[in-house]
Amino acid sequence: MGERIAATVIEADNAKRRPALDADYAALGERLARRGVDIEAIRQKVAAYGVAIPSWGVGTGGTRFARFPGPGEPRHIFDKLNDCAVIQALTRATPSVSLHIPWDKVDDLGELTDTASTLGLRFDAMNSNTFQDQPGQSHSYKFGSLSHSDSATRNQAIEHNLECIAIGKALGSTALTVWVGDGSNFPGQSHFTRSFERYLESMRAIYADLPDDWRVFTEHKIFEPAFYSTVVQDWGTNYLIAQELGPKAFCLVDLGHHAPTVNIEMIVARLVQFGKLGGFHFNDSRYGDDDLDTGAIDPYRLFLVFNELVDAETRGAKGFDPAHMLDQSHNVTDPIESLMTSAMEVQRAYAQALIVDRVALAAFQDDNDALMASETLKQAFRTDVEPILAKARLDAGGAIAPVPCYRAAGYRAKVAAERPQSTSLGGGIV
Ligand SMILES: [Mn+2]
Repeated sequence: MGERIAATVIEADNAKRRPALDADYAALGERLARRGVDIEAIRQKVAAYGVAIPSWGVGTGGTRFARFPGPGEPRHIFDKLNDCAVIQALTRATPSVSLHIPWDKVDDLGELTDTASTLGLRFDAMNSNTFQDQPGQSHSYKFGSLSHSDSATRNQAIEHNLECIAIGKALGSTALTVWVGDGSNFPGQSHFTRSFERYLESMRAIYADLPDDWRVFTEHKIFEPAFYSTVVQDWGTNYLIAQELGPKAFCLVDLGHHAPTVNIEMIVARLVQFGKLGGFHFNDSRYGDDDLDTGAIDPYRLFLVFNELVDAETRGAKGFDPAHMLDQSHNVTDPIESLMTSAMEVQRAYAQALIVDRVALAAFQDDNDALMASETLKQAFRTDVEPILAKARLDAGGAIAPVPCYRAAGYRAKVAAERPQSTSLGGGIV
């Protein structure tokens, strides 16, 4: 695994940082013990946690205006898997990869599974793509896909999703994520009810093809590429879809797909309560679907989302098993560095949520002690849990400090010499 980063580089960097880490870990252990928290129990949970890497995330993203390709960008899924293996080798927090079809389509699926298994990676949820036209495609998605007014276009989009399921079955995936760009740019352009009914009918056909041990995740998004209305615009519509389809259908929450002031952690709580939280696309945003690095803008919100997840985990909420994936676009950074940092931010939010004093919190809530309830959350959020994350990485063979270690290993320069610059890589905002 991660043979592109020499073990000697990781060992040398870790040896340099080890004494400080040991001291910091011991000090944090003492602090947490005073609060009745066992640091080892937290470390074990953090070590067992994994977030999936989106295959498209390792390429440089772009905006509506331009894309500035970086050196050594992956040319195809095999290069992407190598980059994902580097992220996993250093962070030990990203054991799986989520594929996007047809961007990651290959002739030989056996070669794909062999490569992944050699690199120590698994395949997470499959992602279909009916938001752009592919070369040679019979029907255009310009005016929609699963909700299109033309049945031949809808059928083509359904068939594509069935193909994604078939590919996923061969790769050992057990979930399909469906996000459509369907919507309208003008009031009156499409009939809200009829287009949603067509969407549901198409999703029922996809659902019918889902293997027994699979789940389907539908992803809502308030706007873009449609700027007046989208067919699956918010969590309410998403919940209706999951209810209409059946027990294998769940809602996926992409943190960037809401209006700026929406209380996302509360949406998470509602979906957990009614057994329909399917999973996450983690990213961060300030204005809309900015696809910025997870935790880059508002780490407290990320923590509050994880506070709900740990609450659900702690009380054994029925059917609670959300899938976790990053979904972001890297425009100004090395994507590998961004994905490593983001995976660690997700882990950090998880660790901080794990040390919340839930007994005290419940008592403050029952007593209507607003200030102390808030302080109970803040106490956990203000705790620097980095030694726990670093120790979990070190114990698993990863790097105490993944980014400096990655830079020291010179991976980007090595692949830049091998990979000619690509201009047609699928990527961007999904
Ligand atoms: Mn997404």
